[in-house]
Amino acid sequence: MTRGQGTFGFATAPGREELAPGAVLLRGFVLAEAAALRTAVLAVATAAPFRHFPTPGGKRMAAAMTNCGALGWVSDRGGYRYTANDPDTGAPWPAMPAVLSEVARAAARAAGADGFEPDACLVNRYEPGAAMALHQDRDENDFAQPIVSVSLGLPIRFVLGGLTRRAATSSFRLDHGDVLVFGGPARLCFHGVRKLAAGEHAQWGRCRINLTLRRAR
Ligand code: MD6
Ligand code: FE
Repeated sequence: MTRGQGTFGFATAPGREELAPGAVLLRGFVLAEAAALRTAVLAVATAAPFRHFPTPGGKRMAAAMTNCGALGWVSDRGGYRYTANDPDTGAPWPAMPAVLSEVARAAARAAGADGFEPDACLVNRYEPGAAMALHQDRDENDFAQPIVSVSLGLPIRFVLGGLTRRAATSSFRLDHGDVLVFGGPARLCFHGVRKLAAGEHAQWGRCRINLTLRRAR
């Protein structure tokens, strides 16, 4: 899909910032789809409610999570993996709403990664005080596929490091409507988000939503 075509408009011309080779930030890329994305996220969370997964180390994730698509990312005492079913209910994860796959394809293309077809979408919900520690996303099969990350609601500080945990980091603000395409040489870079500051967003209230669209297999 090219901009200005397809079911969802992508009417705004976003800023494109290359944060690091392979990490492309498309500012405001989904502002025109924000209402449709909210409807989609609420439908997913009705079918598969947000929950705090246990970490392999026995703590609990600060962000509440759910998934949609053929596969969903889960964590428990046994580790991290993708499953076809919600471990809480045994039901398949809800199907990926069309607006999510459309946005993922369009953002990947805008960032120079044609042909991205996500089969998994992890939905993170942060409340004030919640953060995500530096990590790599390496539970997917093919690291040549990017991850498309959509931010909605309250702003947060995204921290981008290098290929080792000790590498220097830089940080960027992610705002409502921003999309980060994380691929190429950045695909295995460490990254995380700082604690969410208190605030109130007109559409989302006192929270931030992050959607990471992936090709898991
Ligand atoms: C977040 N994002 O923005 C956490 N992972 O809340 C991620 O962990 C992430 O933004 C892989 C690719 C892009 C991301
Ligand atoms: Fe990540």
